[in-house]
Amino acid sequence: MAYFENVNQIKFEGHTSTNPLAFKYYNPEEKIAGKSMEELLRFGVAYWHTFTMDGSDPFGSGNMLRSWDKFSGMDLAKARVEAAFEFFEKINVPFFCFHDVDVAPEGNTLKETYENLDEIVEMIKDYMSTSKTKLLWNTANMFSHPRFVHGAATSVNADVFAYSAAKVKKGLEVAKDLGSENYVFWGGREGYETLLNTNMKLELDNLGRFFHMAVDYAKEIGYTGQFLIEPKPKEPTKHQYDFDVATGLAFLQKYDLQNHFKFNIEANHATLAGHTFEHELHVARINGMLGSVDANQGDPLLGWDTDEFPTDLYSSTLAMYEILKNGGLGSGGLNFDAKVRRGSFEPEDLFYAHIAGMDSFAIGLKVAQKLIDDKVLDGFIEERYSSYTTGIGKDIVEGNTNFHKLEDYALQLPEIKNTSGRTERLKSIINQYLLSALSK
Ligand code: XLS
Ligand code: NI
Ligand code: NI
Repeated sequence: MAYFENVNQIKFEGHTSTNPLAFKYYNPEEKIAGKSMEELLRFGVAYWHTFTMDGSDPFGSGNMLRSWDKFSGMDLAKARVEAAFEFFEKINVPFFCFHDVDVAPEGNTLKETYENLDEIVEMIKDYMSTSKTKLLWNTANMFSHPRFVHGAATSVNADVFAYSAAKVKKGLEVAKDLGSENYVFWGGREGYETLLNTNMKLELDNLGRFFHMAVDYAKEIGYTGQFLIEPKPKEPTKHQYDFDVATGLAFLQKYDLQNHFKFNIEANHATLAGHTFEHELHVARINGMLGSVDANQGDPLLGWDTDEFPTDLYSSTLAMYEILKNGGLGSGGLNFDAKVRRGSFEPEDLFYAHIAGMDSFAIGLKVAQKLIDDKVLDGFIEERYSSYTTGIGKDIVEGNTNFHKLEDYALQLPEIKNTSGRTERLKSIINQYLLSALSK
């Protein structure tokens, strides 16, 4: 059965196309610095936003028109798998991502939940055997069910810790079975509401213990995918422990986990933390910790995770700049952790939204590569720090000085001269690059 019968395979038609169901900039085969756009961008569809969620929000019930919603229970789960693989093929993505509860309903017991999941995972595996779409990552949802009210691995309740361990154990088995390239940990309820009732030290120590057990179990079963932590500062919990990349990195270093994890960076989580998307990518990159990306965008007027499809070209350009500087994303990719707006409730909107996101990152990729080729920022930054390549600066960088020598040097300095950082000039150059890429 076809779930998207009004849509054919989406193809690249170029920037003059007026066909709403065509890529204008994303040409999977086009080579950028020797690699295809498909290989460089590694797009993924988020199962939850596209096939499971129904548009409901705290003020209104589900309103998305989905042909699979005539089913329920396991039949619904199976219909979603069929719809998902039809969608993956038509939108032509190499990857998808899911939480355990997105693909299969929870049973009355953990055992029943496992049985449901096993049945659907078998079905997914079957579809994957003839599809080009692979699993970028899977994860365990440890935030929706009421049992996670006080957290999962950081719960006050040891039974919940054990239950969470069982879920991740199963998730790692699924990851191995489906050849998942990564396994994600997003701790939506790993945090606290008030210190009045919280033992933060114990919670963090437990989280460290939990991650070590996950590392051990992956090793035991021979699962070699990359572990990823997805930082987010708040929502649903007030203070989330994996606040941002820097906080997550300090945690990993303290618990000696830094060699087993990288970060999955979500644009909207970066802005919730008071950072730009490129800041988070940059901090991860310079620490060798950039693993994967949840590509979306927030709304500067709203203070929560709106998970919009990314259409801001300035942001996609600066993000792709970091990703290219990182030498790509390795086993990671660009997962659209994004949902169509409640008003965009027709099935075609799912295609329009993904096309918008894929085209935006394709443009970002092209412009970023050009900025790198022309050494626009590199050249400027190199010059800006040139005082560290000779004389006293060289001594500082090479560790050949101390406070005595620096004081002697400072005492005989004539007037100190600084030069402009040229922020506005650089921004106008980026605009020029953006506009010239678009007119080609
Ligand atoms: C929520 C997160 C979530 C993770 C996976 O804000 O983005 O969707 O990506 O659990
Ligand atoms: Ni996410
Ligand atoms: Ni999010």
